[in-house]
Amino acid sequence: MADKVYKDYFFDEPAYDYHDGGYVPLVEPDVPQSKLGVPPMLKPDKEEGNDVYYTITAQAGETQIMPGAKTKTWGYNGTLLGQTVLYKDGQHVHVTLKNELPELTTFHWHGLNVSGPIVDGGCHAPVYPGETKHIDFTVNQHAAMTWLHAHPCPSTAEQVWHGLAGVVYIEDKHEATLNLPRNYGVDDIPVVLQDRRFHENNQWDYQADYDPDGVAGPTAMIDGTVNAYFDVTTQRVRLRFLDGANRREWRLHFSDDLEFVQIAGDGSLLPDAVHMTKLMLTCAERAEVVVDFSNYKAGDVVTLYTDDVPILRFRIHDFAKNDTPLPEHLFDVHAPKVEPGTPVRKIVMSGMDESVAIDGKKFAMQRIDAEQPVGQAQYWDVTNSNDKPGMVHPFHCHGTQFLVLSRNGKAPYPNEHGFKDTVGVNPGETVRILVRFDLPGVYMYHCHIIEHEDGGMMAQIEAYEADKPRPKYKLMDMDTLMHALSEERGIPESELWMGGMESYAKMGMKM
Ligand SMILES: [Cu+2]
Repeated sequence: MADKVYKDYFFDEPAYDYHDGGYVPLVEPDVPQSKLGVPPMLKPDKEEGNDVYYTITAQAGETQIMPGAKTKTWGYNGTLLGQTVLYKDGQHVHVTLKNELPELTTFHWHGLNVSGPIVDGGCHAPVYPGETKHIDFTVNQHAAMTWLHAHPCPSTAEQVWHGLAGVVYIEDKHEATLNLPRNYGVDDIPVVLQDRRFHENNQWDYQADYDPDGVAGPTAMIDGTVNAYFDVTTQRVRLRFLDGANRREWRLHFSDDLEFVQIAGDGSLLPDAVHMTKLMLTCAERAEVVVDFSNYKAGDVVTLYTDDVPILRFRIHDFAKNDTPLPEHLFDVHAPKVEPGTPVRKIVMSGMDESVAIDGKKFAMQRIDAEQPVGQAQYWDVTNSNDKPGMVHPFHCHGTQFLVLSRNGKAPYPNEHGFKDTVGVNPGETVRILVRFDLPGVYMYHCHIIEHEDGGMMAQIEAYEADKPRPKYKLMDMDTLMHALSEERGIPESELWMGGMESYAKMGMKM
């Protein structure tokens, strides 16, 4: 048995999303249970030695989510969400990006250690409708679950709401040596946590649901499935959770207060397994847990809840006994060294609603807000200046996996000792992280409540090679994007609507 079992959510309870005036409570849907829609693995176009080739197509379609009318949705290589992409550490990856949507999009690799601003797929890398682009990169990171989502400014939130989010597994040699479940779809499943509001005829209406502090809906949608169940056929199941919601926090726990073990966070395994009964995720965070169903028998049902709402049911079937011990030590973290005299970077996330900003400024695509030499590790002190009770802002940086060192000078939470790319910062708190960029480029950093990032709580940093001339990066600008969107949507620029644009307009600013 574990020495210590954690039984709380770690974050500040007064800042939980359910205290917010605009909070949309989840309601258990009155629809029949459906089998969890575990996404299929995406097949490579070809593999040649160390090179693998994939095609990712962003497309529009219709998906049967609720009984009755199908819902108009967007997805990658499918009509909703994505097929699971598999990358292996050291592999050279070639990806063809196709946009079959009616408007421009970008393909952002959240959590991948790839160069910005183009390969990374942030707002500077639009792929226009009907267009095909190619990227390639070498995978250089630890085993983890990362993800792919749209990131065009300022309609990231709306496009993710339409369904543009997919799961990306990274494998490496070390993880493969550990006694952990990894039979995809059987005892190793991605669990994408989202929520939606189904309007008339089962359609989504982002504009109608718009809230500058984040859009939410009353219906939980797990891997694109409403009222989902999963058939358990093994004693242990590895669940790879992703908070893929625009705004919602998930406070996960099982029926019978079933204990589980967290083995990984956003960007790596945890150094040591963390035994727990409760797990909170803020937007874009991931957590991998192993659940042991040995105390249950065929016919039993174990329920996963967020707060007090059931979101996923595990139907237990006969399984072979497997009591081989799971590893308690999983991973050695090698923290990069900080040279004496290296300045501490200070980043302040401030405001709520339309007034959100970083360091007092709203995002501007053509402005580089900070710079840092490639290969040099620096401390970043990331502050959430919201008054208490306030809200938790999940801070995310592109193109790197960082370490969380402290929260207001105290130890980080027990389950954030591995590499991460997103960290929830409580109101009035300063989280110190250790950041190093391995590749030169321009990288965005922002709150991952997606309406906050669209609303301007975002900035960008250039990582440069100290001994080389600086490359000139081609950065996107709002006039070009607005012009393109106006043509694609067939409406004048003055009548374009996007959530993020509302935030700028209400502050009397142009994007
Ligand atoms: Cu935020």
